[in-house]
Amino acid sequence: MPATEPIFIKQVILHRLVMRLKNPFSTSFGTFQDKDFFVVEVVDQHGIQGFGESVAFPTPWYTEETVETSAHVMESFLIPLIFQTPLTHPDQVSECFQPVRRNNMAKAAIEGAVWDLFAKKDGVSLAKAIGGTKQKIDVGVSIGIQSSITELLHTIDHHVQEGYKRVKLKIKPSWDTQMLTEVRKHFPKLPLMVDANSAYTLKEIDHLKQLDMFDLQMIEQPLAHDDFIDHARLQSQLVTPICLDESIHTFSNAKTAIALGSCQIINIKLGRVGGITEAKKIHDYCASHSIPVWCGGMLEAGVGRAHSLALASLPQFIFPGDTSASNRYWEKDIIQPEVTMKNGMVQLPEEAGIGYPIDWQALEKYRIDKKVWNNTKN
Ligand code: OSB
Ligand code: MG
Repeated sequence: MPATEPIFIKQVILHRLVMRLKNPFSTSFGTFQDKDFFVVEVVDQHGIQGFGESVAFPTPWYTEETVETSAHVMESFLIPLIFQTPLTHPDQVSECFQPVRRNNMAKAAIEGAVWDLFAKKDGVSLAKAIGGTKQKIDVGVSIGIQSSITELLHTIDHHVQEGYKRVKLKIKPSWDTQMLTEVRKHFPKLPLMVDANSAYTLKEIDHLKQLDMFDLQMIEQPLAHDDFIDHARLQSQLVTPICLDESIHTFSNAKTAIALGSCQIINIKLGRVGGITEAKKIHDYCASHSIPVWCGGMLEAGVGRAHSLALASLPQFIFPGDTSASNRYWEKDIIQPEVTMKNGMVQLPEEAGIGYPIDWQALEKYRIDKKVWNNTKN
């Protein structure tokens, strides 16, 4: 096949799955256990397949998107756009999605599938296709708010025994300094960070300053999801670096945050920023401004997890990610082999594309709906 021959996406299949997490996951916003999402399958004119995963939740607590809005946007707008665009490079996917504002999670699910398809066509791993430089990815574990401190200490201990080298704890105003005092008593040296999912305001600045006592790697998203100014004010009063998650949806958001000093670290999630092309732009900009980044998670199943791991192979992913092993979330993941962790690291696969084949038997077990779109024009 000549290298210049464009790819046409001939078919898109949306597999809708529901998977129950082994343990409920609680944040400052509430508790979550049933993951409802899409595996997006794209097929080109030669029958080569690519896979992506949507990360929107059933309710719009994290961003404005939901499972239903991402279905609507993919079906009514993004699939028609991808069908009419001949592709010579996966960067053209986000370009062809430009008529659609935002809806980044819907975009990322399809864009990721096309990146996987191109990497498979070219016979290279997705990590290599995007310019990744690492073979092993440092991963930590994100622990939700627990019902008691005893239970939390037990959970941390379990994950430390498993080999995770960094622990992220969810916090909120009634679950922070006292909890952290206990954790530090038992784990004085453990690399530790916290994530507030916007549970505080600048009025609580004196309280937030106490977090400096706990030797935290960073404090993730303490203030409002759409704020840059207050985070900059807070950062100027804190020793601990602020990391932004919910505030960063675009390259432009990253520029704003860095220019204003709203954070010293950025959490990049593919779904939140609309896919690999935008994530790479943010990564490169952060690298040129000496801002470390790391890869967050959205409690993904195997396909989304594989994409995140490939992304984290880029050199500026300096802190460990939240992309823990499959067995931290699921009884049985939808990929075979599953993602495994050893000594706090995940070894990247060398096979072409995302490198983790779909376990169709598992996928079909979790599938509640399947819709097929055929490209009849191109
Ligand atoms: O804020 O990083 C977050 C999970 C769902 C939504 C938002 C977040 C999280 C996590 C868990 O912290 C990350 C993971 O283990 O996938
Ligand atoms: Mg977060």
